[in-house]
Amino acid sequence: VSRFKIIESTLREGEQFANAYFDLEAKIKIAKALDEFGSAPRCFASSVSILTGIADIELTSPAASEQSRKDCEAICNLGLKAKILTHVRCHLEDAKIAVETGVDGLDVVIGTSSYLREHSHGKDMTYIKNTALEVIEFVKSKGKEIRFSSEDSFRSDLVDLLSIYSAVDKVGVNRVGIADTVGCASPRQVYDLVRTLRGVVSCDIETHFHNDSGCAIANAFCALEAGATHIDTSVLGIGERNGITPLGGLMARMIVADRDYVLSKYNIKKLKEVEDLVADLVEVNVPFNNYITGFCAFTHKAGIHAKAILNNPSTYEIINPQDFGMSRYVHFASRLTGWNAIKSRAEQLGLQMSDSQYKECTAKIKAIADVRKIALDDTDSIIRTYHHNLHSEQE
Ligand code: HCA
Ligand code: CU
Repeated sequence: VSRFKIIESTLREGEQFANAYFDLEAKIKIAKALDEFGSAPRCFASSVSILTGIADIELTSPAASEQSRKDCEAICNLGLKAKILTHVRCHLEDAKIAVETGVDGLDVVIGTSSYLREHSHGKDMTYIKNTALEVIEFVKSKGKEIRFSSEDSFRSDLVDLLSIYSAVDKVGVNRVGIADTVGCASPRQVYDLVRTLRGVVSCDIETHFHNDSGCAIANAFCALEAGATHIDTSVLGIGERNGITPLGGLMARMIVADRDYVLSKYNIKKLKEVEDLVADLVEVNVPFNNYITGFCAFTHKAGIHAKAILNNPSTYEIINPQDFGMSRYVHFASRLTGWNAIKSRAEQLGLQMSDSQYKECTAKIKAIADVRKIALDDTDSIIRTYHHNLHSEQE
């Protein structure tokens, strides 16, 4: 599970997000940010070289438009550590344009489900297989890496799929891809298909999951459990409709599974920066409940939680916020608070009291919070006033 690689598709799938318009300057910013994210900090890297975690950055097809082609060339010329791939239809004409841009490899795709064969491109499986073989041979002859993927894999015929994957594997494709284009697959279906495919091909297996029914991260994890090697992601999950497996969400899942590997491969302290950059460019807010970077991702509120967290953060935190350069927050301005949280806040404010005084002060806060919503400032001033009155009583 842990030896996974990422194909970062913010600059391809992400461009299919409703709000995305990336000019070259924006694309360069994103590509550079992803390249940094994909390079483990020196202290974790081996002594010989800096490891690169994000294997590939995937770009929109240069056949999509003239500017897309120019942008693709410009990004290839940046000299990034990450490999640059472009995503094209499984057509010889597109492949010819793509190999001239300077990319390291091509991700080719064609629809294999009956929905897409009948209502989209209208080709049968024999045609698809022959075209795939022709494109693969051509791309390899140009010395480029190639991945072959079937679109809408989970609504395709299993026999068709395995037959085409095994044919492309035999001619030396670098990776095959499975795509849940419509977001219909469940983790168990993913596990079964990837496991079956693992027994049929010897090349790497890439997977791509849309999030229409909320399974994009779980499906990615199941794919890895079943032997997939690569996961497609985009920053904040942006993509067609409601998007795909988010980079940050996958990091959350994987750091729980294998922290050392994640820290050795990715510069995860950059996650927030990459997300803020993309959120800004596509004019959305980072969701409140976002993995790791959502504003309340490490906020603890109930008194029982706060007490335990203050004793030992592992009690209610599976991810250490500091790994991502984030910080934990103990929420104390509510009726659910407890005296340990108030004590900790009072200490932050430099106010010392006895335990029974903290308890009494907490009772006052809870009583007020029972009749109205209280803000942090309110709570602070209740604590200060309580503390002040203790002293004036003494005088
Ligand atoms: C799309 C194409 C794709 C391709 C995935 C892949 C999908 O429909 O826009 O190349 O593996 O979801 O099928 O993004
Ligand atoms: Cu997609």
